[in-house]
Parts: sequence; structure tokens; C-alpha cells
Amino acid sequence: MKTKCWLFCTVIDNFGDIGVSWRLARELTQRLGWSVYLWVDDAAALRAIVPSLPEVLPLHHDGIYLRHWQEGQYADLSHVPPPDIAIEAFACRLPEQVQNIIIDNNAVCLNWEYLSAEDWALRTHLMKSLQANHLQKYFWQMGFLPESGGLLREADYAVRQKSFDHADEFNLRRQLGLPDRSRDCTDIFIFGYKTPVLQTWWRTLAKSGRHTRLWLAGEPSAESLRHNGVLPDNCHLLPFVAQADFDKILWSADILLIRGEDSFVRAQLAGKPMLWHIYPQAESAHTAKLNAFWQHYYPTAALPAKLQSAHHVLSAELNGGRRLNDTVRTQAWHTLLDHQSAWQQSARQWQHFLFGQSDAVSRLAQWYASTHRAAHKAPPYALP
Ligand code: TRH
Repeated sequence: MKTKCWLFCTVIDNFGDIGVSWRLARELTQRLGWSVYLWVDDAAALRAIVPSLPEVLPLHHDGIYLRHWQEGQYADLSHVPPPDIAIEAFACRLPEQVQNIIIDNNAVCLNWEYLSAEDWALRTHLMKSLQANHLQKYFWQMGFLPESGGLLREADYAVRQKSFDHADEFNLRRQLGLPDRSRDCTDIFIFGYKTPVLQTWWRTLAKSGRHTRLWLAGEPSAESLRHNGVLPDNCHLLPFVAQADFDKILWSADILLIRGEDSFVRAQLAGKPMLWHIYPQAESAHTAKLNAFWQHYYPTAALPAKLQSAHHVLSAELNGGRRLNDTVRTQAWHTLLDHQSAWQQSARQWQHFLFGQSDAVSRLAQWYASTHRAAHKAPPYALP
């Protein structure tokens, strides 16, 4: 009997919520062989990253059963068998009817949380939370350390990356309308939020005497760089590609400026030098999250001190924590561009550190098998 997994996703904005949920659904289906039912409230957002998705729900696509729902209110449950495990992506609120089915079937219930390197996230990984209606929930905290919930990484990721060769890159560049690789030019991929910092950085780079090209993904990056409606000469607007092809772009660029959560993880898996445009939160709550990540990254990746300070100030400027004067900004960019191979080596070191650990879905499978397969037949509030 296949394990039946119910997965619920609310699209708050952009593509991160659905991007992570879709990856998770695919991994649970393809790697663990689970029967996955994914409820989405915005099929158009899913269709942007999975263009082959047909128009109307319900449907069965890529091995995953897709259904429509409205957070806290309604879920299309027609022809859906009861779950063994239910996952709420990013603390979305389940309708009462769904909660009752989970309780009645003693299914395991997980809240799959946003990724953070902060200590509290590690401390609360697999913490239980008993709800007033006796639904026992667990927190799944993805993370960067072996004792966290891990990161989503396909079993064949390393093989796929290794087999992506010069000819593949050549073809990809052609397909995306990008110039061929040239030795003296640094290709910077930019998938960020709207910010005036990108204009400022573009001017710094243009004056730097170093040859750079900016690959712009997503409208906010392009909007940030358009002047009187026109993009600078060395900027190339990329088409939005299917999620399945996204990694190839990251593998082809030299430096990655990524954002949110899913592209942030993919850049780390790619083992490329990166700057993270973190999703801004109210009252600058994102600053602690940003700092916690780099505090783990710098020493583990052994980023040389000089590069570390250059990277740190630019990261702070990108994320609104600091306004640099021209001299400091120019100096920081020169340092990073002039020591690209050392920066690249550190990124590889961080990649090795992550690849030395099991991925999120392997950890979930192990935890589910060892703790719950037998135990979850007992009433949920009596679980150990
Ligand atoms: O799109 P994001 O900014 O997403 C989010 C959401 O805003 C969310 O509400 C917030 O909580 C979260 O960030 C932290 O960034 P992210 O997470 O990087 O997701 C982008 C997804 O889009 C990722 O799965 C890759 C995919 N993508 C493509 O499939 N094709 C493309 O061409 C590009 C540029 C991205």
C-alpha cells in the first residue's frame, strides 16, 4: 500500500511557496513512491513554473494529484482517499473538515516551515504542538545542519550537474538569447526584488573596468534596471523558464544574485558565488534570518576575510541594512571580482558541506518510518 500524503499550499505571492511545494510533491512521489495530493489556491502560479500543466483542476500531472482549495475554508476532497500524512506548507490554515479527516484517520500532521538558519528553527525542528481539537502537529524545519530538517535536493542532482557540459551551456545560451561565454567577461545572474540598489551597482560595475554582463530574470530585476524604459546594453532579459530548467541557468552563470527561498537553495546546490536578496519582512525581521545564514556560511565555506568583508557590506546594502559610499561599494565589488576563483572555491566548499548531508525528503522518510508508521495508529494525542 502506498503512503498517501496530503499537501496544502497557499500562494502568498511570487513563486516561492508553490516552488517549494511542487519540489516537495515531486520528491515524495518520485523518490519515496508516495501517492501525493497537492491542494493549490492559485493554479496560475503553478503553471508559471510548470508550463506543461493543463488548464483545469482537478488533474493528475507528473504523478501528482492536483486539487483546488481555499485556505481555511474549502478543499476539493472528491475521490481523494484519506491520508497517512498531511503537510501544511508554511503554516497555511486547513479547513475544519480536512482537520477532522486527519484526526479521524490518526494521520501524521506536519507544518513544513519557511527555511531559516536561526537557532530557534533548529530547536523547534520536530517539536510537537497539540491543537485544541486534539490534532497533534509537528514542525518540520528545513535547514543547513544534519540535525535540521535538511534541504530539498533530488537524488540525481549531482549527476545532472556534472553531465551539463560546454555544449549544453552553449545551446542554453542560444536558447535564452545570451551571448556565448567569453573568458574575460563575468556573467551575473540576477533574480531579485525591485530595488534602487541594482541601478547603483550597475553604475559601479560599469565604471569598474571589469567586463560584466547582467542576466535579468523576473520583472522586478528588469524594472530596477530600466532607465527611461530602456535596459542598459550589457543587460539581458531572460525568459521565464520551467522550474525543471532553472538549475541550468544557475550552472551557466558565474555569480548568482538570487532571492526568496527556493532559488536561494538552488544557488547553494549549484556551488556558485552568490548574494542573497532575502524576502523583506515587516520590522526588518528578515535581517536576523539573513545574518544567521551568513554566520554559518562564512566559516564553513572558509571565505577569505577580505572577501568576507566585501561580501558582507554588499549583502547589507542589497538588503536595505546599510547605505555604502561610492568608495566602499567600488572597493567591495573590485575585491569580489578580482578574487572570483577564491570566491568560487568557497562556494564549492559550502556545496560539499551540504552534499555531505542527507536531503530533506530522506530525513522525512526516515523519521516517518521510525517514529510513526506503527505509532500513528494510536490516538494522536497519545503519541510519544
Ligand atoms: O518568487 P520568490 O520571491 O518566492 C517567495 C514568495 O514570495 C514567498 O511568499 C516568500 O515567502 C518566499 O519567497 C520566501 O523566490 P523563490 O523562493 O526563489 O522562488 C522562485 C521560484 O521560481 C523557484 O522555484 C524557481 C522558480 N523559477 C522558475 O521556475 N523559472 C524562472 O525562470 C525563474 C526566474 C524562477
